[in-house]
Amino acid sequence: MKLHISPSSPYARKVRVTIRELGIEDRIEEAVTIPWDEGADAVMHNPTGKVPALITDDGDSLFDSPVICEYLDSLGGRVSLFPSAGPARWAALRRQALADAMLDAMVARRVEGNRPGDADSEYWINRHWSAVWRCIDEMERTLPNGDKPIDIGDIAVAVALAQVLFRFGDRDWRPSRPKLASWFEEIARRPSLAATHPVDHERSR
Ligand SMILES: N[C@@H](CCC(=O)N[C@@H](CS)C(=O)NCC(=O)O)C(=O)O
Repeated sequence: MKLHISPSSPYARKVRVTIRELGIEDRIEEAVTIPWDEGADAVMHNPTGKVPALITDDGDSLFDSPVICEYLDSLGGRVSLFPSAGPARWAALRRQALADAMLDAMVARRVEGNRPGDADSEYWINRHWSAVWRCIDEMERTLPNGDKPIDIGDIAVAVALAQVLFRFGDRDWRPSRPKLASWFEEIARRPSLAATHPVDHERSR
């Protein structure tokens, strides 16, 4: 299988962490594909033109990151990251959705910040930031208690929190949220996260 990624994409990072947690690295080749490059969508066979995109062994393409992660999980790695039923499943999927929505707000905030400033931009920037902070509060509120196996919600939340520090270093959420910060510090030490730090690319947005 081939996974199209960009080195700065948090959505792609979520899939890359998933692959490492499942222990199926040897089944997937990671190809750096910058979505802004001419023809990138054709290479990825992805009508959305976004990374990540997975080309399966059958030659089909899969997107977006939640679908790719669940597909990879279904292949039977050394663990399962998607609880099969009941409250644990919905808690994990809800936390994944929360983290992905927070990333969407951060991407929109960056796009808005790169535009020549006007009063409207200021409005949107504040609106996107408010969503990001509300998501971080919710991440703290819904932190799992005790020892449970890592799941897709944990991975998504860790990746989204890391992306704030990567893209907006002056917006360090950690000092005001010690409980979340200590959870993050621990999960960030996992080899899957340590091996996939985001790297800026000259054409990344
Ligand atoms: N919902 C998608 C979001 C993917 C996404 O927005 N990827 C960005 C990179 S971080 C991208 O490829 N952007 C290119 C574009 O918007 O044309 C997912 O979860 O995979």
